[in-house]
Amino acid sequence: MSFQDIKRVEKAQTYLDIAVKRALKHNSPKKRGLAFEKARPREYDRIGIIGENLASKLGEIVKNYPILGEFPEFYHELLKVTVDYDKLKKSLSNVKWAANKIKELTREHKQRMARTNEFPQLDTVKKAYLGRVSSVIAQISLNLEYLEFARRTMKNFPVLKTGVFTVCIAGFPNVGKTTLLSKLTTSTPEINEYAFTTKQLNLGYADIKENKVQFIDTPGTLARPEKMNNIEKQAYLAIKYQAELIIYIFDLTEPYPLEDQKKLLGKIKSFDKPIIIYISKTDLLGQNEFTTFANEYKAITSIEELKREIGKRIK
Ligand SMILES: Nc1nc2c(ncn2[C@@H]2O[C@H](COP(=O)(O)OP(=O)(O)O)[C@@H](O)[C@H]2O)c(=O)[nH]1
Ligand SMILES: [Mg+2]
Repeated sequence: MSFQDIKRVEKAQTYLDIAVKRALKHNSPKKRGLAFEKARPREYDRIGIIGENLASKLGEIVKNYPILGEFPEFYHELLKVTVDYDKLKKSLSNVKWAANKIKELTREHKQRMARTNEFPQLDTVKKAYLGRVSSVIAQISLNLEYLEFARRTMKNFPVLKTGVFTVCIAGFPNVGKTTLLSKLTTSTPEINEYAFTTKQLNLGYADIKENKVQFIDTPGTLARPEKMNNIEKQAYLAIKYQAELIIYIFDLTEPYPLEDQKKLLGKIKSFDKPIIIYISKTDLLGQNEFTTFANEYKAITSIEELKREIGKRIK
């Protein structure tokens, strides 16, 4: 996705410093006692360089940013829950405004400078120009910071494949979601002792019955949205917008009470998508400890059986 490679947005002052430095290089070193007739075109050019440099850098930031309205639904919703969408839009439009304002100021001050005929006037116009430009740049300082924050946030978005049959793996923390992902796919996801320590959703791919299948490890207990952390929000949206099948894991060794695990299954059902129920850690249980439950829930207890079942459900 294009939002993975948005260029870094620098601090406002950095853009100004770069532009001024570039301008100072033009026709330097400064010759002492330069005649006014030579000084004026040089300063005129310098204003032009500062203006062009700033306007093009700021313009690029806006052009470089992905078009927010064109995001696929999953990403659009993800963006809305991870950044202040209105603030992001406002930041982009303010930066665009600044680029235009700087162009305008540059034109205006170049004209004023062309009309000067002595050093004090030249200095006045030069100072006035720098003052106005600095003030415009200062006004978008927070906007640039916000664009950089949003860029970093988007960089952590999972890169999901579209048009690939997608299975989400859900269940309470520590039930074995990530472990199952690694058993089903060729990926080696991060397996964490602690719940929710990863920044991104774990993804994996497998070929099942000659079809490519995308698996997403979707942690979270579907608490109220305001209580969800970033990764849980991503997981929720992945289930809502991307899942075509959900594997719900029960862990009968009960890192979390079975009653709570059953309640979460209830919430998962409300997405109204096909669900396969899988019992993890059967190697830690005696056959009689999971058979009754497996029958009651029509649950699957082995990886091979799970793969076959997924194969049957692929559209
Ligand atoms: N014995 C056994 N341990 C498992 C199994 N699946 C997961 N675990 C362990 O349970 C813990 C939590 O697993 P993890 O995959 O990180 O759970 P997640 O939080 O749901 O992603 C880890 O220590 C795993 O090694 C299993 O089938 N058998
Ligand atoms: Mg995990």
